[in-house]
Parts: sequence; structure tokens; C-alpha cells
Amino acid sequence: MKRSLITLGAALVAAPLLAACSSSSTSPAASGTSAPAAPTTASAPSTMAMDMSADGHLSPGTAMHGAMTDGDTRTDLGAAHKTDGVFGDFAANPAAVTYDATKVPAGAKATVQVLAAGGSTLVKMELAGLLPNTVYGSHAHVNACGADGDAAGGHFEHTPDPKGASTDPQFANPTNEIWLDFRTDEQGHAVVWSKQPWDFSDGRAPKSVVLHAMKTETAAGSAGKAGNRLACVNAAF
Ligand SMILES: [Cu+2]
Repeated sequence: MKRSLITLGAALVAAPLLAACSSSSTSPAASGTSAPAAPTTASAPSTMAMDMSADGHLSPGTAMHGAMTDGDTRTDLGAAHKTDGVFGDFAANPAAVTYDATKVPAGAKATVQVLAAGGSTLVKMELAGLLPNTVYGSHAHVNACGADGDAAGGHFEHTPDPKGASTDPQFANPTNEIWLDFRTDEQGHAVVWSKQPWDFSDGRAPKSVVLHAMKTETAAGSAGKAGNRLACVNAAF
């Protein structure tokens, strides 16, 4: 594992992937309604490495699905795509939208970092300003955020379920989708990671991360469901 991550970091520095990812991150929102506010994105070498070395927030602020090991989080990854979002009303702030301000208050923050290269993807999300000691479901979704939670579309799947919006655990699972469920600490803060053995080299990538009201279900017929869509942040993958 450590060797593959080091290889991943080295490959990212050497490969022209930042340009490819940056161009996709600036594509307009799918909804096409008014001018979408692009999320603040930047390629930030060393940011993820520094962040991961500095914190030890696997517990509390616990990743609940597909979490990396503590050793993985401290590996020098070299570079990341980073998106910062401050949740608010869609009209004022379409890049990071809260649909339930009692659970994702306006002003709460999400930072999403993505490193995808060489057949692996690492996603790290940090959250602040949420309810304390609370479990949220979360996933990468296919569409940009919109005026309501449904606008983000379904979960991004590496291998799409041919039947569409999947509740089949064969497709709706944390290794074919990017699940970022977490529990906040007493300050309403959390850090969560997801690592996948695939990247976005086929040209498809998520456009947003949606926060849900419940931990993600895994049983046949309900896999991937996680309650109401509380909030959405556009993110560069
Ligand atoms: Cu979701």
C-alpha cells in the first residue's frame, strides 16, 4: 500500500494530469441555470501531504466506509486538487448549497481534496461548522449542485449499474462509489478519506459531494441510500 501511494505521488508530479483535471473542474454546472459559480479550486502541491501529516482526526471525526489506514494518511502524496466550499443558499452561493440549514448550517465549510493518478484515487474531505457528534452520509455525485438536492443526480460509479440509480450492493458499494460518511466531533468537525483502486482516466468524474442525513445503507434493495440530501458542494475531481 505504501509503495503504491508513493508511486502515485511520483506519477502525479511527473504526469500532465493536473492540466487535465483542472480543465474538467472548470466546466460549467450541468443545470445550465444562470451562471454557475465555479468552486474555488487550485492545484496545491504538498497541501494534502501537510494536512495529512498534521492531523490525526480519524477518531473522532471518524471515517465510516473505506477509510484509509492511519499509515496511508501520513504518506506524502505530493499534490491534490482542492476545493473549498462555504455552504449557503443556492441563489447566493450555488457552489456549496445547504438544503437543510438545521443540519448543515449556512457558513459551515467543506474542503475536498482529490488525488487521482496511476490507477488510484484518494479523496479527502474536511468539514467544519456542522452539528456536533452527528453521523452524516456522504458520497461523490455525478452532477453539479443545484437548487434542490436532486440536481446532483446519482452516485458516481466506477462501473455504472446498467439498470441506473443503483441499490444493488454489487454496484452501490464503497469500492465502486466514493462514500465519505463521517461522524463529527464535539466541535462539529470531521475529516474523512476514501481511497479507490481506479482513477478517472476514462473521462468520467464526479462533480459534487452531497451530504445526507443518515449513514449509508449497504443491504440489497437499499444500498447507497442515506436519507435526505442535506447539502451539496461542487468539487474538482
Ligand atoms: Cu449521496
